Amino acid sequence: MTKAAESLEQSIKDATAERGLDRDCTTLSRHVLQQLQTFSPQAQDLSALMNRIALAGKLIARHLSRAGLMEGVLGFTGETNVQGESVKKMDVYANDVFIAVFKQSGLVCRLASEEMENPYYIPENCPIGRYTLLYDPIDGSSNTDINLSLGSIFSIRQQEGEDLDGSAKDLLASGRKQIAAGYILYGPSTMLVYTIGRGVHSFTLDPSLGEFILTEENIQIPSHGPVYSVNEGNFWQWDESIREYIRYVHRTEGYTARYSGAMVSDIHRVLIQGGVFLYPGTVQKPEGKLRLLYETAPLAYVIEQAGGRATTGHENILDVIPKKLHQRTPLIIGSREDVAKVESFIQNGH
Ligand code: AHM
Ligand code: MG
Repeated sequence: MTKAAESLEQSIKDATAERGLDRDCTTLSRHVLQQLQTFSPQAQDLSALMNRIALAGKLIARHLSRAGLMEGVLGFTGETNVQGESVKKMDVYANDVFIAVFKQSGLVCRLASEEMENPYYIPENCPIGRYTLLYDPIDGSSNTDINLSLGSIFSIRQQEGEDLDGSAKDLLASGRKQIAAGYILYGPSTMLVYTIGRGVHSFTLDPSLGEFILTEENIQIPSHGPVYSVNEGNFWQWDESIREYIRYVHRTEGYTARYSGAMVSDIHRVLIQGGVFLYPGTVQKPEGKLRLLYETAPLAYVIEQAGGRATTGHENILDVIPKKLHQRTPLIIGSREDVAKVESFIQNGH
């Protein structure tokens, strides 16, 4: 072999080894810094915030994986939350995990979640920690006791103003104020998907390392997909326009239904394979079931960053300004063409 050929072979080997190492070693916190291309204080904060969210995800995943083996993990607490829903022990555990990982972090001053009527303040982090974490600790609670997929949803906002009276009025702003959002999916493996407004990236938890490792960068949702994901048990409670859309899907070739009861997993499927997820309003609940600040807005941010869309049927989810912390919105989210199709039924009747 000539010297030139030897050197070429060596550089190919080096490049391959480097790529191999990269594949194994792009951790979440490193990825955030790479995305921002700076070590500024805000970039460091975001990286540390994501690291803490990842820690919460690891703790919840560990607890879930042993749930059937331990006493007192599954089942209901007997309490009802602010939404009027029965609280599961796992909801309480996961809610507390997020609080615990942000205590003494100096990062987050307030946390607001589905499980708490009012935001939880960490006074020692205020005003150093100028961020608020909005979260749904366990998405798809009804799957908890039967060992099926669950999720956690998170959104980070910068605190605006002093919030001296503790009313958190600055949170009543549109989803465009989110500086990071994403979800953790507890499935056969645990995945974390996030955006900081620079595309959508997924990570898989490697249990042997205890680290989330980069799986896919800059995920793009297909512009159309076969899946429609909706609880058809509500058919007779929907508006006629949604019923007409579902009839259209039934008589059109190429559609397939998927609905797991946990929208993080249903929307993850739609993100990867394309299609649409719907939770429309019903007669009893015209605003639907899902909450804006910690359910629909973070997922809308992720899907929009991946090239998809999210709407109430009349307004982009990211433009909705809530009047209260636990405000609900109808949700139609997914591939651009599929969301547009549902919208056209809602707005034009076909
Ligand atoms: P949760 O956060 O209390 O679990 O509620 C949200 C979940 C979604 O994940 C899921 O799509 C929906 O509620 C299921 O509701 P339904 O049983 O009405 O279809
Ligand atoms: Mg929820």
